[in-house]
Amino acid sequence: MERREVVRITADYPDLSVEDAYQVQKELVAIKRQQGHRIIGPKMGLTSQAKMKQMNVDEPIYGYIFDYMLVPDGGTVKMQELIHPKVEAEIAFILGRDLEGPGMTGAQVLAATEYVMPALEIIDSRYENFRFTLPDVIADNASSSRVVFGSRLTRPHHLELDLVGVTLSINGEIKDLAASAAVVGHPANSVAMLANMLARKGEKLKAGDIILTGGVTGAVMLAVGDTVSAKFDGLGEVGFQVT
Ligand code: OOG
Ligand code: MG
Repeated sequence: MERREVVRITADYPDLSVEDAYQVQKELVAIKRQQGHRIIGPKMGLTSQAKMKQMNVDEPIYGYIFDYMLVPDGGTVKMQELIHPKVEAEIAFILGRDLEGPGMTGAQVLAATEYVMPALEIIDSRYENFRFTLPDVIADNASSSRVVFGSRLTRPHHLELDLVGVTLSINGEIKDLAASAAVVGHPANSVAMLANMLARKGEKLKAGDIILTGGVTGAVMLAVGDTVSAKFDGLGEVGFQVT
């Protein structure tokens, strides 16, 4: 693994479209599957104002989380495996049945959701200075790098899933905080959007998929020695260390 920054694709191919970029992503996903990696589920990205503003991109995107990206709750993320990682707090959904767009709604998503859980996503764009356009980041599998899921599962109807207060702390200091409605009004809407985006490609969400709905908070840069933790009201906590 080289773990180095590269020039963004649109610097050389300015006409790369969103459609082309999803084709590149599809090839990348196929290569990883040929290497024996298994998909945990698709993820949504750039679903909150905080993230869209931070990255200067104005449209949600999707990518895929693979089994090799999983870090256990309380585990370690190794800096030497990564380029310039950042962390963001997200709510994950586990589906009890398949969901097929178009026309999928947040309410239908909730009815099909077995559990929700707290998560931390470590994103690590391969582009220089974490700067990219929409097609670039899509081609880079939406910067997916590592993910930590909290150990507590909660039934989605046991709480107001759009009013979950979230704090993201590093070394005991709160770096960002938000309410889950930041994610397209309700995190279930993010999953519905995903099902509708996949439908355009003739694909669907499957029972057992674990879906990241996108950063509730902005993303925060990581450094060796960091202890990261996020608290989600009613859902629990999740954390890891950086070595
Ligand atoms: C793109 C990935 C965004 C999220 O949760 O918004 C993402 C990036 O910011 O590098 O995963
Ligand atoms: Mg994310």
